[in-house]
Amino acid sequence: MKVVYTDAHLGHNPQQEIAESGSHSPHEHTARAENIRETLQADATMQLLPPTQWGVDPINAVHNPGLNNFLTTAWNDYQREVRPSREVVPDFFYRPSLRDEMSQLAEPTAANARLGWWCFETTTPITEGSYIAARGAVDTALTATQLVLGGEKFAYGLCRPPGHHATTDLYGGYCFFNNAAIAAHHVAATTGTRVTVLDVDYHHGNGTQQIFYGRGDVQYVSLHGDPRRAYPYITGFADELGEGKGRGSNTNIPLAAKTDDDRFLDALDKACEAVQSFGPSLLIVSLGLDTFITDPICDLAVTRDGFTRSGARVRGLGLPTVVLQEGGYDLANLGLNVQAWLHGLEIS
Ligand code: OKP
Ligand code: ZN
Repeated sequence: MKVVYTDAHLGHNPQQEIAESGSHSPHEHTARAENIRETLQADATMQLLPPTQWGVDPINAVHNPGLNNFLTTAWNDYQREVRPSREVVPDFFYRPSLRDEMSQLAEPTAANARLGWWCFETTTPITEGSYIAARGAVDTALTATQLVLGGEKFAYGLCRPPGHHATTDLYGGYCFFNNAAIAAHHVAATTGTRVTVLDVDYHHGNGTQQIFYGRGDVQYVSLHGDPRRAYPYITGFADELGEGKGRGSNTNIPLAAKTDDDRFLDALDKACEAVQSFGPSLLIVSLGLDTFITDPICDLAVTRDGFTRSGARVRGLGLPTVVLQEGGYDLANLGLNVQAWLHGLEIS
C-alpha cells in the first residue's frame, strides 16, 4: 500500500496541553507520527512517498477562508502583539450569546481576541511551525486521495495534526484543518459522485459531521464513545441524522465504555450497512487507534486483533478506500495498531 508522509508535521511541536484544570505534556505530539512512519517504513508491503502541494483552494472550499487567513499569521501576530511565547493558546472565547440582544461582531482585530474567535477549546496550542504542519496534513490527505482516484485500490495518508474536530469556522481538539472533509469534498466536487467518510476514531468527528450535515452528496458515519461521557460532548448522538438535503446521510453509533472487539465489530457492521445503502463510489476512513484497550485518554477495549478485523470488515465493502490518520495516543502500540488495521484492509 502507498503511504503518504511528510516531515512537515514536526513543525507542530507543542510541549504542553491545557486540560482538566491543569497543564500536562501533550497527548498529541511529534513522536506519534514518527512511530507510525518507522513501523510502516520497516514493512515491505508499504511504500512511503511525499505529498504534492495543493495550495489553499481545497481548504477554503470547506472552511471559512478566514480560518486559513488567521492561522497563516496567528503565531507571529501573537509574538509581536501579545508576548513572546513558544506556544499560543486562547484565554478568551467569543461565544455569540455574549452579545444576545445585540448585533453580532465581525472578526476582531486584536491577536488575542482573534485566537478565541477561531478556536473552541484549550488543547490545541499553535507553535511556530503549526501552520506548515497543518498544510502538510491537508496535502497528505489530498495526495492519498489522488492516488485512489488514479486507480490505487487503497492508500494511507499519515496526517498529523489530525482533522476531524475542525469545523467550517473553528479549530480545536488537536485539529486545525479537517483533512478528511477536505479530501471528501475534493472527491465530490471533482467527480460528481457520492463519497462516505467512515470515522472509527474514539472521538466523534464533530467537525466532519457539521461540515456535511446539510449535504446529500457526502455521507458521514461514525463509531465513537458516547458523547454523554466522551469528548467532544456536544455532537455524536444517535438521533443526529442530517438535515435538509443531508437528511439520512449522517449516522452516529455511540459506544459504551469498555466496548470490546466483538461489540466494536458488531457496531462496525451496522456502520458498513449504512455505507452500503448510501452507495458511495469512494470511501474515506478517519482512522483513530484511540479505541485501543490501553489508550491513555479513552475507555474502549479494542485489541490489535480487533483492528485487523476492522480493516478486513472495511475491505468487505469493496470500495476504493483512502485511510487518513486521526487519533491514537498509546505511543508504544500506535504504529503496530495502524499496521494491523492496514493489513486487515489490504491483505486479509
Ligand atoms: C482528538 B482525536 C478531555 C480532553 C480532551 C482533546 C481530545 C482530542 C482528541 N479531558 N482533549 O479525536 O483523537
Ligand atoms: Zn480521537
